[in-house]
Amino acid sequence: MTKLFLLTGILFSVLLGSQAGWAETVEVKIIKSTFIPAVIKVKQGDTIRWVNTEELLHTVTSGKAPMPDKEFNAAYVKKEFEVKLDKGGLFDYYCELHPAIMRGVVIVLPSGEGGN
Ligand SMILES: [Cu+2]
Repeated sequence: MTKLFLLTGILFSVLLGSQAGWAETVEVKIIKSTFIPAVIKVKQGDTIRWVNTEELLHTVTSGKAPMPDKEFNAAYVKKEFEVKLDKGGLFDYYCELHPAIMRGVVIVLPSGEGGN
């Protein structure tokens, strides 16, 4: 029941996200050393929150592994890390401890895109 509720909530915010003009928080979970979802699309001004669901330590480091570009970096994420990206573009990121397997992408759409 809780799971269904959560799923509905996520679905709702995804649908809403494609139309609404206000900023929101988009969550990426770290599960079994994987960023889920690996690719997210957000609007300019949105906040991205990475949540580490396991005991293993990870980093959320912007850049193409193994080259950090210093756009954002959270070392050894224990639980949560948030970042707000104010410019549009494509941001690669990875985990410095597991660069071969842990990679993700944030696509930031310029605000105003989508017809609002
Ligand atoms: Cu890692």
